[in-house]
Amino acid sequence: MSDKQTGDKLTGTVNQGRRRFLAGSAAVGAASVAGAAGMAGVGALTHSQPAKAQANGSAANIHVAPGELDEYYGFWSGGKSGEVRIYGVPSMREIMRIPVFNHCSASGYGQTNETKRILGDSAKYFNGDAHHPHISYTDGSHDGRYLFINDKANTRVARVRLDVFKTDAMVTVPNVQAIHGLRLQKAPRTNYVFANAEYLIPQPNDGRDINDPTKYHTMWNAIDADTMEVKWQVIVDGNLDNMDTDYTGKYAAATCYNSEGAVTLPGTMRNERDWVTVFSIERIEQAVAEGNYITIGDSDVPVVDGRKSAGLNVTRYVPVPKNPHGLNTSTDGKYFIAAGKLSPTVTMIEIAKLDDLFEGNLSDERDVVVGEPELGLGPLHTTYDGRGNAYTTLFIDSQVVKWNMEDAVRHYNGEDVNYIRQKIDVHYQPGHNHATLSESKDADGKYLFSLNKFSKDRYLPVGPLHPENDQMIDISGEEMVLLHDTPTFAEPHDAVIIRRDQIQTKQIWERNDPYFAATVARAQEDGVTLETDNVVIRDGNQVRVYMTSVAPNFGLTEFTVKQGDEVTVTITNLDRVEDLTHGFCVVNHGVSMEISPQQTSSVTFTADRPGVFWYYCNWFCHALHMEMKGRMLVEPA
Ligand code: K7E
Ligand code: CUA
Ligand code: CA
Repeated sequence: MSDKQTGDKLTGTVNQGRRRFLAGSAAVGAASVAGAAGMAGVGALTHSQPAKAQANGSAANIHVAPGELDEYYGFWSGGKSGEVRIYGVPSMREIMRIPVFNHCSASGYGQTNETKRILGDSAKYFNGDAHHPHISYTDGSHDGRYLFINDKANTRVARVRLDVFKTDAMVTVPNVQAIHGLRLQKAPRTNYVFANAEYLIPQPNDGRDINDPTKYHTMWNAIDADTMEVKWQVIVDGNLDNMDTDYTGKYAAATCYNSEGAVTLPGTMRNERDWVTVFSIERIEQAVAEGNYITIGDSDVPVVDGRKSAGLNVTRYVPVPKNPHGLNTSTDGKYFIAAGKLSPTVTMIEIAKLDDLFEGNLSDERDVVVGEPELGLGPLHTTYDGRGNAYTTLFIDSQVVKWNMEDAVRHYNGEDVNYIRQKIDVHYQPGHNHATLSESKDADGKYLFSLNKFSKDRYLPVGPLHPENDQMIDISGEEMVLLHDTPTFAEPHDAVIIRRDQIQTKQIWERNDPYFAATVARAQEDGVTLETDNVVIRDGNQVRVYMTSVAPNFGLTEFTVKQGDEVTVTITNLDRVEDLTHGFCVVNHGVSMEISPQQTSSVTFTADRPGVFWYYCNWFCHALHMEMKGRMLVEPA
């Protein structure tokens, strides 16, 4: 029924009329419950797929009853909203949001001294563009320690601690612009975070070569996952879009849509073929160890030349059809699979052949290609069920196609086999997709999410700006079945879903947590014991206010400063009760922060006007929460 022909013209626009017509005619063909509306090809979308889900009982399985817990944690990137969102899967209840590249009114992320230290020089930016969240590994399985994510907008990589669900480290990658594809070393453990810089810029980018695009280059970057320092960079031919790593820790591969090295859209479409760039991690490490690198500008990060012309044999460029996009490693560890985007194909690279490629035992780079199945229009990203099937999003066809990898290889070898298993309509136009545990060797093939870029008519209208639409599909059986729609706001690109037992969280903070260790050290310099003292310390025009909080009281119900003072308020929440978070908000000063049980938080601001300014607790904590407040008395200068 949904295995329709894919002969439409290549078009990037959403054709809502076409989708409605297809939905209508499908209903007519099937059971004709839509009646005249279906025959006329107009009217509301039919609900044939959810109806089927109910019929076979799948829809009942995704109802997680009140008070019950989900089976999986889902981590969604927040796109240009800059955050990470946590969903319970399969209920798709949003459990938490983690501010990463954005600032947060509720928690004070981006404003407190603890989070400003994490953001460093980039604390001045209020935006980010978070695309690719990935969870750390030990031996190809998720170990639940960290989540890493890129910021395309401001060229950053961030790390989120999964014991407290807080961003704890960030680095701005030097010498490059726009970190896009990001992946982690999967084995033996995540020692490196690898990051693609997408855009070409002059090297060094100091204004001298702005009019000479032949001098523009970009780099592949390795960040130490434990220290979050950039370890080395590799200059490449062309650009870098998405990437993935293998399951041995030896290789990574990235798509390049701009082998032309162009700086205009028509220019990036000129070549019939672009390539997948393959990186040999050990050969790059060896080049660095042997001093075979340069440094650029005032950065001291080793830069290895991975261009073909340099002849260092640290990279290989495998030709693939023009302008590829997603690159996803199959969970059996066998293939790098690159999605064609402008070609209806995906290209399967056999990872076991890469040693031979680098050792010069193959006559042609294309010899590592073992399959190139034709799937439909606009293939963007692929995910896996751990049973030999792959699922690729088709942006232009607005479908997810299920196909069998070994059959695709046999077809490439000339056998007459059909590798396509099923195509299912999604609503509308998917980018990434992701199946449960599908970035690890533990892929369990239960739920697949199609992250669709447009929701059109799926929800109550909210004006010109629409939400996106993430659809949950049951892939546990032979046939894919659509289970559930979830609206999401601008713009989750990608997701990663792991079992709930793979994450161990803390219920309350430990007093020696590194998250606020620098604030504790500062207090010790002032001779202050945070757990007991409520004091005000004047140091020139800097005033440091230390207080405790125990529901429903702040340790100080008033403090006095002078107009023009730089005031730092440090609060330690002495409550040990799970879920008993306090807040600190100063009226008319733009100051607000979270202080969770046993946490210390601090914020610095200027008392710029004389008068009385109330501060209050803005996280509901007690029956007398409204009464938890105090006065800042500002004496005129
Ligand atoms: Cu939008 Cu992964 Cu940045 Cu594809 S990426 S759709
Ligand atoms: Cu403390 Cu509300
Ligand atoms: Ca191209």
